Amino acid sequence: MPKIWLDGRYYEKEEAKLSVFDHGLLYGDGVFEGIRAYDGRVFRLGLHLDRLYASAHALLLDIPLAPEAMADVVEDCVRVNGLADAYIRLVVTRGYGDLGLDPRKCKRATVICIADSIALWPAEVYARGLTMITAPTSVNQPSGLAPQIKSLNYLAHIMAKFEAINAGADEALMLEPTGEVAEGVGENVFCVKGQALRTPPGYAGILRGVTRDAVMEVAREAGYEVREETLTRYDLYTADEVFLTGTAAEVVGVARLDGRKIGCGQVGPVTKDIMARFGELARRGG
Ligand code: PXG
Repeated sequence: MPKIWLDGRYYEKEEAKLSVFDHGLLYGDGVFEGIRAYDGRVFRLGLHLDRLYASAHALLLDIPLAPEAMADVVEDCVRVNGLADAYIRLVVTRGYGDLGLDPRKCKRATVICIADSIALWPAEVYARGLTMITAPTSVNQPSGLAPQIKSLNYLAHIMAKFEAINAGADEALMLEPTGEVAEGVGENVFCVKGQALRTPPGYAGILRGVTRDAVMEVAREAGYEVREETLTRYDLYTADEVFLTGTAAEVVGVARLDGRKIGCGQVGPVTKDIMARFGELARRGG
């Protein structure tokens, strides 16, 4: 049974509870991170914490722990739960307040750390590649809530996931309101043409994934050309290969998008190579 860290102490899973007046619940007012550990080592913890504190800063949310103390909580939570390979969820909410969204009523942020496991799809899906559709719901616009903020407001992405499920697909591709390619519901997207990899730029309506950065690094090391470029669905339809990257998903190939086969409709050789190289990097400790 996982032990959950909540505001300074561990609780059994059933005992880890929050007030119904927590603004994380009432308003989705908070931030989170999904992090993995491989062989007991937390993958790129510093980068995840940088993003968590940047998200909180953008939302005027004071995290009542220094990043170093937060890093200790994450490492300790993996150890206490006896995990070697783990999926860690850090959540910081605005905290306990009253009804009414005035954040000043919340005196202290709530901090949660959960170390458990996650499997988005069974192994056979990784072997055959995902079937995707383009979701009618687009990503949030930067004029509203910046897409770089990993906030507790995931409704656009959850609607896109439903749109995929209702269409009988594994996953959804989300577009910018302008129609350019943005990301998956919890993954970044890459396309492959020859020996060149392309992914939408970090300033677009995407979350800049830790896995995305790691994949760009290993791909460049392996001699692939890697470019951050605006992409349209046409670019994906006509690519040799498409794959997604994310902490939970890791690297996963895409076999079909909107009824079109991508390349030969199987997980391609470049995707397989990147999957192996990313796996090796993760086991090396990042
Ligand atoms: N885009 C979005 C919108 C995300 O939420 C990524 C890209 C990939 O980023 P990283 O840093 O993980 O490479 C994410 C992260 C889930 C789940 O259950 C997904 C994420 C986080 C936690 C859980 O599918 N996505």
